[in-house]
Amino acid sequence: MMADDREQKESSTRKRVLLGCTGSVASIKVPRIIEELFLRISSVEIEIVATEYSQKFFDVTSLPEKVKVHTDAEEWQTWQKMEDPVLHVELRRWADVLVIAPLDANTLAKISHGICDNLLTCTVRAWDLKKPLLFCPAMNTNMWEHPLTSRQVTTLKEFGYLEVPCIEKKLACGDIGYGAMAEVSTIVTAVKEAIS
Ligand code: PCO
Repeated sequence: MMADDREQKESSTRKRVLLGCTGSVASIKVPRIIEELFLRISSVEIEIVATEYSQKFFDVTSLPEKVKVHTDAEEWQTWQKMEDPVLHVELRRWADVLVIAPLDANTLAKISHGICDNLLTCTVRAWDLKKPLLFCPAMNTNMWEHPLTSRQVTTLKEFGYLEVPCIEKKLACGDIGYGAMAEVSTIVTAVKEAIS
């Protein structure tokens, strides 16, 4: 096989999932999302972009060693001078799909308006729209039902991003209603479909 063919084959079979997680309590499910991605997608590679507050909900050191975790601090450690790699651009080049699970109300508001003030929102802003971007909203029911939310979700869908809709259940705070992140299995099925 010629080198060019090999390269083409590699890029058509490889599955590199970039998982963005944000400051919703649903980030407690990040380890389970990773576990199920490894179980259900053969030879998948996974890297994470974890916002500062997402790290309140899971222990980044408990994840499998092969999962690289990127945080805001790293963006500024890797760039010191011209010609140094720009991390959010490197991540966009590396990934075949970006899945933001959970997408909290704050990050939803930011990315629907183009704000890029941390590693995850910069990665979204620099995203290649030819590659799939999935988002899995998770927030309190009153936040979900606020008219801003549907406007912002519609904006993301207009960009071509794929929504994995939230579900109705008893939330972490005791409220019952919509706003819970989709089930892990639903999210993994959506990722699988997006990269197949
Ligand atoms: C805050 N927000 C939430 C976020 C959405 N909740 C969920 C579920 C989890 C447990 O099954 C936390 C994953 O409830 O996605 O609760 C205030 S209520």
